[in-house]
Amino acid sequence: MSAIPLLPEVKAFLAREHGNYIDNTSVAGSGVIFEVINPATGESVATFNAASQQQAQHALDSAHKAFMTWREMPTLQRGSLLLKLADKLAEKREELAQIETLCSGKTIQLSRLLELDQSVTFLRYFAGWAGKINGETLDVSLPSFAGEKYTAFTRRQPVGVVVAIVPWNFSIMIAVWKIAAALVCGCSVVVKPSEYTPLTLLRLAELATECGFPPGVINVVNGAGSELGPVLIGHEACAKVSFTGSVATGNAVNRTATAQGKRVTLELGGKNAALFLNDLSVTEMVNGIMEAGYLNQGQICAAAECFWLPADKIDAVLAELKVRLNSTVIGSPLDETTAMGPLANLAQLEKITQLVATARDEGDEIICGGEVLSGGGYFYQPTAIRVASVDSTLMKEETFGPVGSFIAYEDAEQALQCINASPYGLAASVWSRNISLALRFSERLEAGIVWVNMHTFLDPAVPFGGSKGSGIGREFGSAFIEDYTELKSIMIRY
Ligand code: TXE
Repeated sequence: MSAIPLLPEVKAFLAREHGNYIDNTSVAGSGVIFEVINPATGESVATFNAASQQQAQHALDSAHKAFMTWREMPTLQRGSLLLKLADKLAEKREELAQIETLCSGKTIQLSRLLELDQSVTFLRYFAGWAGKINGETLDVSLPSFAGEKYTAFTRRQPVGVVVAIVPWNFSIMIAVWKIAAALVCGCSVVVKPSEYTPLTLLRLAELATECGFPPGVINVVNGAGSELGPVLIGHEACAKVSFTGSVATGNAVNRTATAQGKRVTLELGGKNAALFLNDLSVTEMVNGIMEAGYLNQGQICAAAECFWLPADKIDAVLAELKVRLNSTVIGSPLDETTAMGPLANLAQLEKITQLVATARDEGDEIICGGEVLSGGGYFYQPTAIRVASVDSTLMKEETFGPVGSFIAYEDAEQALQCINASPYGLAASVWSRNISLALRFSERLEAGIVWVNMHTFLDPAVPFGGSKGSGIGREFGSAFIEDYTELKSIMIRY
C-alpha cells in the first residue's frame, strides 16, 4: 500500500496564510511566523502568524461581548448549533483527518476514528445536555410571623469566558471536549492550540461560522503558550481555564490562574499503570499491553506506561510482546495500512531518546526497540524495557511515547501498593478473568479512571480526569456542569 492522495481542499487549505480566528474572522498575527512541521518527513507543511498580546486580548474582548448574548440564547438553539457543527465535522471528516495527520503524525485511521468520529460523538453528547442543565426547588425552613411564606430555587449559570489550552496529541478532540461543554452551558471560548498543531482548530472555527455560530463565541489564538497563556488567563474577562497538557505547564497555569481567582480544570499526564493478574494467558496479557501502551505511539495521556506482570509469566510475555512489537507496521501515517507513525514532534523524539539513554545507564534491560529509526521524520521503534527496579527513572517519568516499562511482581497486593505510591493518578487498569477480584482492585487503585480488562477508551458519559498530581476537576458525564456553571440560589418571600 502507499500514502493516500491529499484532497484538493487540503492542499488549498495548507497553501493559505494562517493565523488566528477572532470574532468569526481570520486575523493575521503579529508577524512572528511559526512553521508547522510534518513529523513524518521533518518538512514544513505550512506556516502560521502568531497572535500578538493585543490580539489575544481582543479575542477575550470578543468572547466576552459574545457571552452576553450567547448566554441569553434559548438553550435548545445552542444545542442545535452544536448538532450542526457535529454534522459539519462528519461531512468534512476526511479533510480534517488529513490535515491532522500532516501536523501530528497520527495515522490517518486514528485521525478519522478518534479525532473526527469521536469529536462528532462528543459534540452530539454535549448537545444533548441542552435544556437539561437545571437547578432545584428548595424547601425553606424560615419561621413565618405574619403569614408570609418562603421558597427558594437554584440555577446553573454559565461562568463566562473560558480559556481552553490544548495540547498536540489530540488537537481537535480535546478542544471539542472543552468547546462543546462550555458552549452548551452558555459560556463562550478562546482556544489556544498547541504550537505544533494549530491548523485543524482554525478550520473548525471557520466551519462553526458556516454553521451559524455568532461572532466571538469560538475564537482561536495561536502562538507560544508561555507568551500568550498568561495574557489570556490574566485578562479580566477570563472566568475559567480548562487546560490539558504536561504536569509542569499545568502547574504553572494553575498558579497563574488561582492567584487571580480564576477557576481551573487541569487534565495532566502522570505515569499510568496496568496490573495484569495471574489468571490470564500470556497472549491475553500481550493483547492488553498493546492496547494500553502503544496506540498513537503512546502519545495518549491516559495510556499505560508501567506494566506489572506476574513473576512466573513476565519472561514469556516479554518474548511474545517483542515479536508483536517488532512486526508492527511502521510507516507513513497517510498509508492506511500503517499501524504506527512518527512521534509528533522533534522535542518529543529528543525527550524519549534521552529517557531511554537514562534507562540504559541505570541498568534497565532493553527487550526490543530503543532506537530512532533512520530515513527522515521523527520515527522511533516501539520499545519494551524491563526495569531494574521500582526506583528506575522509567517507573516515574512520563515518556509519552511508545516505551513500555515492565516489572515483575510476586504478590499482586504489593504491586497495588507500589502503583498507589505514585504521586500521579490519571488512569490505571486491572486485567483478570476474575471480575470479582478485578473489581476489588479497581476500588483500591488510586486514579481518576480505572479500566477493567480494557484501557484508554473514553466515553462522553463517563467522567474523566486525574487524581493526585494528575489534575483538578472532571470532564464529561454530568461532572462538566460543575466546571462551567456557577450555582446561584434565589430566595423569595411571598
Ligand atoms: O506540552 P505543554 P508540550 C507532555 C508530554 C510531552 C510534554 C511536553 O510528556 O512530552 O508534555 O509537551 C500551552 N501558559 N504532554 O510542551 O507545555 C502550549 O502552547 C499557558 C502530555 O507540548 O503542556 C500548549 O497549547 N499555556 C499531555 C499547551 O500548553 C502554556 C499532552 C500544552 O503544552 C504555557 C501533551 C504557559 N506558560 C504533552 N506554556 C497530556 N497529558 O495530554 C505552554 N502552554
